[in-house]
Amino acid sequence: MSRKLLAKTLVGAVAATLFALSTPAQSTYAPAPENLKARQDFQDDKFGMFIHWGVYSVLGNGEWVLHNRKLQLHDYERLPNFFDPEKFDAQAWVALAKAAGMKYITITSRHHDGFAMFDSKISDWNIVARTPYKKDPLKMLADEAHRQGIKLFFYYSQLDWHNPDYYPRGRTALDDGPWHNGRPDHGDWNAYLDTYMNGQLTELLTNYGPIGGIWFDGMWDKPDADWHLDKTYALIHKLQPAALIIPNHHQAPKPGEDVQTFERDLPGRNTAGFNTTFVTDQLPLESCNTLNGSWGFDIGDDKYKSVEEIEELLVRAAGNNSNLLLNIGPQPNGEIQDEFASRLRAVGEWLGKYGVSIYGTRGGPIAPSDWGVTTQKGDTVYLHVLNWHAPLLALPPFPRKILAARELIHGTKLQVAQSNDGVVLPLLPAEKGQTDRVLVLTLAK
Ligand code: JFZ
Repeated sequence: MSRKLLAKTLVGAVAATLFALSTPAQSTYAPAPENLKARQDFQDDKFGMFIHWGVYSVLGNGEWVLHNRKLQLHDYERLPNFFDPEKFDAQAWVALAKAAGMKYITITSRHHDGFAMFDSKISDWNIVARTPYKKDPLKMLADEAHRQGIKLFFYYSQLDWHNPDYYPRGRTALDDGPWHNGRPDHGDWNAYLDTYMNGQLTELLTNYGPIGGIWFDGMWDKPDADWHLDKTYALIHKLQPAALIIPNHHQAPKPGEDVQTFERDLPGRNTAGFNTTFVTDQLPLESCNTLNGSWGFDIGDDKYKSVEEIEELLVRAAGNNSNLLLNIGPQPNGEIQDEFASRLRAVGEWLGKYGVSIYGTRGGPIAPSDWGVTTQKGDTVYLHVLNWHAPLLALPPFPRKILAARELIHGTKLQVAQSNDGVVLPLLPAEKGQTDRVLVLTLAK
């Protein structure tokens, strides 16, 4: 190579690097009309089912078992041989989500172990090639979801503990270890992203009909790496413009992303220790949480949230203008344990009565507080009283005149006292087991 050419090549390479660094995401993204519509529908839906299910479920020790037990890959690779979910019933899973009042399902297409729970031609590290089951449960679930009118989203882990091209490795292999699971100390990062990951995403967005979106996870493993987000996000939006990109990177949203999600916290809170307190007012919000303490099936975890706790989570999410994505970890045989199913059905029954104050609403005019939250739909405001122990409810000043007030369940008319100082309403004591007392306000135009 001549000196001049070398110099030119170097300049080109530097420029390309700078360009890559300065465009960390889909910088010229203008959401398609169908994407904007999907965002509105997503916000209307409010409640989704999160499902963590993979070969790790066999060990009943959560989805991080490979990492937590510092297993070697050649040992972990025996797991698919035992994964044969003969009781898996896509119809029953979708029906349960619907019975719970959930409007969408987000399921792990692959988790950090990189094992594809779908029929992938990109690698044989997948359920069809490696397990005695030999079938594609995501295909069955997608078909069933379309049949029963519920949206299906795919969780996809960008972090990969199995593929050697996930290199250099991130903090889960270095800082929390060090953990060498038998991979070589070299790999082709660009190939991992552009060929492997984008190849699998193309499969997911091509072979399963209309998909609600992709829920990304794992970027936090290498926060400073170049993840080629521009390319990946553009690919997704090209293949299915209405599919929403939901990244769990715990940072402020980047261009090309369609929803901001929060893990085990309401928007703006950081009790979990890894969430950002920045909340966008430009995108739909979602908060995910577990029904017991775990994401993937954990046989020893009996810290089930009560029906009342789940209802309160959902109401507080709605009052924070957010969805709730509530997780269950099905068993390796494909069954959803009764501790999950019974609670979900109870929440669904409750939503049959209270859903009108949640679905299709947005966060209301009064900031969420300890006493409760507000939601709003048009000229109707719903006061969700969660924690108030006096016969009169006193609220801060309201932006608009209140024309009428009633109690949601019995329809009882209520006297409102509204002044510049605030609003006072009578409140019946909570009935036994009643999580939420909802008062319906009609506002003047
Ligand atoms: C991530 C996954 O690791 C987890 O298995 C599950 O899928 C959840 C929904 O998302 O959870 C995280 C993400 C980041 C950290 C911890 C858990 N972190 O930065 O420490």
